[in-house]
Amino acid sequence: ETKPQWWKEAIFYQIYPASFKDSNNDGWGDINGIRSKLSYLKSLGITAVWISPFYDSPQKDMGYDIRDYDKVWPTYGTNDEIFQLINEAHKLDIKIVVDLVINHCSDEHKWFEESRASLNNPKRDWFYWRKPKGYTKEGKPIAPNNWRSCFGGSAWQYDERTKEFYLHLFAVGQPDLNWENPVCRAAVFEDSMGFWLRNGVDGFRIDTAFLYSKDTTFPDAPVTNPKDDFQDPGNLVSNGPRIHEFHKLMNHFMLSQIDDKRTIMTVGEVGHAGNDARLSYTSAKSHELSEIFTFKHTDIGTSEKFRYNLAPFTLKDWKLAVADSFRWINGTDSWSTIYFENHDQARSVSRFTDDSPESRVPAAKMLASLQICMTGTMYVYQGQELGCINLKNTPLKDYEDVEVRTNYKVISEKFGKDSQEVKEFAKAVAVMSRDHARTPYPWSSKGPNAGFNDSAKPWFKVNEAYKDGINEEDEEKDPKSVLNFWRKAIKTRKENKNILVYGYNFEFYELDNNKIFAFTKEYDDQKLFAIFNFTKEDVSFQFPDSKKYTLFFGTHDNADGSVTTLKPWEGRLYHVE
Ligand code: ISL
Repeated sequence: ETKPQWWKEAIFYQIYPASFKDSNNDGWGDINGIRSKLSYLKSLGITAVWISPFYDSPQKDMGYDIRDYDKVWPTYGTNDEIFQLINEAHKLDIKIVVDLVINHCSDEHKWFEESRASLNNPKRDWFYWRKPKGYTKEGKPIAPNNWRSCFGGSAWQYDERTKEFYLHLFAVGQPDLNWENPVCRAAVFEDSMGFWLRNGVDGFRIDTAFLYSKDTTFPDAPVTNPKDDFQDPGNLVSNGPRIHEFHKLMNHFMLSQIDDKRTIMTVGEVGHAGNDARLSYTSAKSHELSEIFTFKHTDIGTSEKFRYNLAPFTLKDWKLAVADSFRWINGTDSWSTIYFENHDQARSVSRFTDDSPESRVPAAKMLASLQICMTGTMYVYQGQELGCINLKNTPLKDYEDVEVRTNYKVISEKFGKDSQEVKEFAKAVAVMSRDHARTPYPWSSKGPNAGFNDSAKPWFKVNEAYKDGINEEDEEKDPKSVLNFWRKAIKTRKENKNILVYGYNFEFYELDNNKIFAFTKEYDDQKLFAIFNFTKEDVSFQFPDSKKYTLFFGTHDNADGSVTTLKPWEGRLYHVE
């Protein structure tokens, strides 16, 4: 490999377009809003941006349901504006990576409209249509199998017109594309990848990259959640028999669209996969994906089968889960990522630490210090750099997300609106819902909408926390803010990139200790010792050995590296000689 692998040491920033910046005061963020903030991202030290879907869409799943791959959703702007954005970012040396959502499209995409029109339409086989398994006594068609949609309810939707069901692993409005059909694949590749590569993007974040190869005999899934009428299809759809073949085809297609001078990257959302599959997806020799997102550390404390089942977890559990996302690449030619937030996750300060007024600032700085010393490509999600927190005291009816709404409907219809099940669900939503990350970005302390726009009612409610100083304008002015700390942290990662970005031989120090997260790692003759206090009390520690420990970065200004007591939420990085 002779080309520079810029993506390995990139500092990525994820933008959720609906909620980033509304430039024309219509309540929705837009492309011109993003353009107006590129210099802000540059000032943070960002070198690459991943933009969540901005394509034409009926927005049943916030743009992850695409109606036209080659057109910007008019509410977000025009194709010309996104092309200009790509140009302007490139002038600032910022790469642009866009979302590739091709497990499914919208039910309003012309392909699906044709497919559903008749049994013998040429595009019939572009989606998974199956006959009912039978009929109930009342004559209601029974779904082909017991698979559960990721958002709740059956993964099959009956279509009156042709009296068959179609598969949707996500919302009803997101029919799964049939990857087994080569004509369908070619059309998908051309519209979703070809078009955007020819227009200058630097790569793709590949949505649900593990789901394209299903067991097309569609057997029932084993019962893993007896309370539910439908079951997680798990291995019957994940990392399936043809998945690596499909990724090789995609990679080959992408390279055919660009000249030799360009280096593009792909980051695949892979969720849960064994190490063999992970290595196969990401080995440089496989020609599949540059790197992947895995889920152990963000799914912590929830059931893999249903994320709104909360269970307590210890710091040790989380440490092991975090390490799980990159330790497997050690000594191989594979690569991975390190992220604590994205548009599907709650806010990291709220979820992994303590977002109370006393703890929030030091805890957010500590998480930043931890993230910058993890091996892998680093991703920051919009608002993470401000230490944004979850919504508080929000009634279930105020949540927008299709995942919350669909599950709520299923659970309340089955158990009753006042049931224990609904109460448990509401509690889990307050901790876990995807909505927490999706509130409009707080650019200022100004009402009514925290500077997201001037006055129009935003598509989703603003988090009131902007009034408590959690906003870009106030944090910009405060040298001790989370935002200004992130600037230093990113600079430190760049200045020490060998050990911080590329370090290997990661070893936990005191893994069983549920108060501290500490580890060592190496790069050539360099060695790092990193230690983080995950409590709101002082915690004492001992250095692992009698070598020389030199503090080079930490959460607390003027900390004395030889003092072996950590303040609440204190984090420190040492060089070991
Ligand atoms: O968010 C999840 C759990 O609530 C995940 O299971 C999620 O559905 C899964 O990671 C796939 O996510 C991606 O594809 C979805 C979309 O809703 C998500 O926003 C996207 O990140 C369907 O396109």
